[in-house]
Amino acid sequence: KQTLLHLGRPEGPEMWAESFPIANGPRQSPIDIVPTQAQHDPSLKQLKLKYDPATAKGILNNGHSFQVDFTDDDNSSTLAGGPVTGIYRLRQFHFHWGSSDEKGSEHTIAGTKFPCELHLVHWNTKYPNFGEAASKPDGLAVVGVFLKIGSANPRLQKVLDAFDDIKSKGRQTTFSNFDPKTLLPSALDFWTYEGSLTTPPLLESVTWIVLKDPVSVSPAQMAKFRSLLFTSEGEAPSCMVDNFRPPQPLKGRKVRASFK
Ligand code: SG7
Ligand code: ZN
Repeated sequence: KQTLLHLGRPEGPEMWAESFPIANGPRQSPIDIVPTQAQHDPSLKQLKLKYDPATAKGILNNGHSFQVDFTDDDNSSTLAGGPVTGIYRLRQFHFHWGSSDEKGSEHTIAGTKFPCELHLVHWNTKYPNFGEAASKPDGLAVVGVFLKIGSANPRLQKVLDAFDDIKSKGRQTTFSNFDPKTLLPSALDFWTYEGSLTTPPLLESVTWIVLKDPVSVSPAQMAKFRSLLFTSEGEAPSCMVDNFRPPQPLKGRKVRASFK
């Protein structure tokens, strides 16, 4: 059964609560992160990201973003440390972006929007698989990375070059030998809070780890993201843009910072 998300269209995030009442729950994502309201927590550990390029498997246009999938049958590519206990396995990464450079990120920083946000999705190996983990309060850990307009980012090129093969919804191709660590900034300072998936089913199972430092993307590279389609072959084409959910109420949650 396929959920119609209608991201970037009038039937989008405002309508999700009708089918997914958790949309108004206590720990929804994304949020506006206000740095002056975040509490430095010296007990937060250093984030440990260990990725094996050989676990990259494929790239898919899923009709609301595109995702690069990883084999997750062993601990070859993992996240540990930071705010989490135990070992989380990398499942996939994907992006959210806007129709112009003025918007596109899901998280905002004191109201500032970025043109794009990368999400690296990991699941807790105390559960048997991704699907089981996705419904547990400590089941998922997603690392968010902001992209800001600047010089062209050569580390994005392999991803962008795959777009010709995944233009329409449902298209997929192999994507191998890729280290997602190359997409991250050199410093791993982060904010963290307890949140949710940002698309239906909006499950409240995500420990969010949002990196402070953005990475660069050129205007031409952003234009290439916007050439993907929400639609399948044979449908009237609709460009994949504005596939972000806006910030949700904090509802008393604390945001912690790994840095001063
Ligand atoms: C993306 O965001 C997709 C989804 C993802 C969703 O649009 O890549 O992935 C799949 C498999 O459809 O959903 C369960 C999941 O990872 C929400 O992820 S997010 O909260 O990190 N934005
Ligand atoms: Zn996402």
